[in-house]
Amino acid sequence: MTIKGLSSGTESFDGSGLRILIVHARWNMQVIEPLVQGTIETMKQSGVKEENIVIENVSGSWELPFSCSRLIAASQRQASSTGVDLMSSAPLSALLNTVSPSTTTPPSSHSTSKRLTGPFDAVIAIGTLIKGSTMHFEYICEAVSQGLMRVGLDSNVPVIFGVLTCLTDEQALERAGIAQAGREEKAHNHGIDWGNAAVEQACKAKRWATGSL
Ligand code: RBF
Repeated sequence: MTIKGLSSGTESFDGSGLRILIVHARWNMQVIEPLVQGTIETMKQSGVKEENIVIENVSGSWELPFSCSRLIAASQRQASSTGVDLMSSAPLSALLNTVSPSTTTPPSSHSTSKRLTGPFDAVIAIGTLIKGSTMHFEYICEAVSQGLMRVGLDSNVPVIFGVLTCLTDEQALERAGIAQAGREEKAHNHGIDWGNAAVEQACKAKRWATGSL
């Protein structure tokens, strides 16, 4: 029994008009994969369309702040260019690589008409840092958390902190919702919280931008 965790708010949010970017690291993919899937499924339950979720991967968590920053800027450049969908033309298409979530059905061919091409409404940075025997963990955790905060404040785009900072493999598995032998408590996939936070922050940021409080 624990008192920790996120309470659901009183408001529900409609994600159907949102365009969301997920950038995930490839270190510790066994936990990254379910975290990304949990994030995607949750956002889809809030109405975010699959074709409006853009997924990019980078090598490690250290690369997350820079990559989020550049991808946000690219989406804003794309939005301000008139009449041309840069998403489908090189070299931007190589940068903004739309990937269909592997466990879901790919978007149908006519879905391209519904695909949003504007700036991202929120960005979710997903990584998993697991402490080793050197000081790397401490340096990377600190830099990545500071870096991601800075990206959000500098860009005015909500950045969701989807980075697990774990002392052990078991802690990482548990937070990715992977059940472990001998444990009675059901593991919780934190991707669910990140998906909900992204939709909420994106909707609120849009509302606040219009001066509506
Ligand atoms: N990246 C992660 O996302 N999670 C890790 O647990 C992780 N551990 C690392 C441990 C060491 C000793 C090193 C050198 C790198 C590690 N990285 C990890 C990769 C790091 O985020 C980055 O990709 C590389 O340092 C290249 O810039």
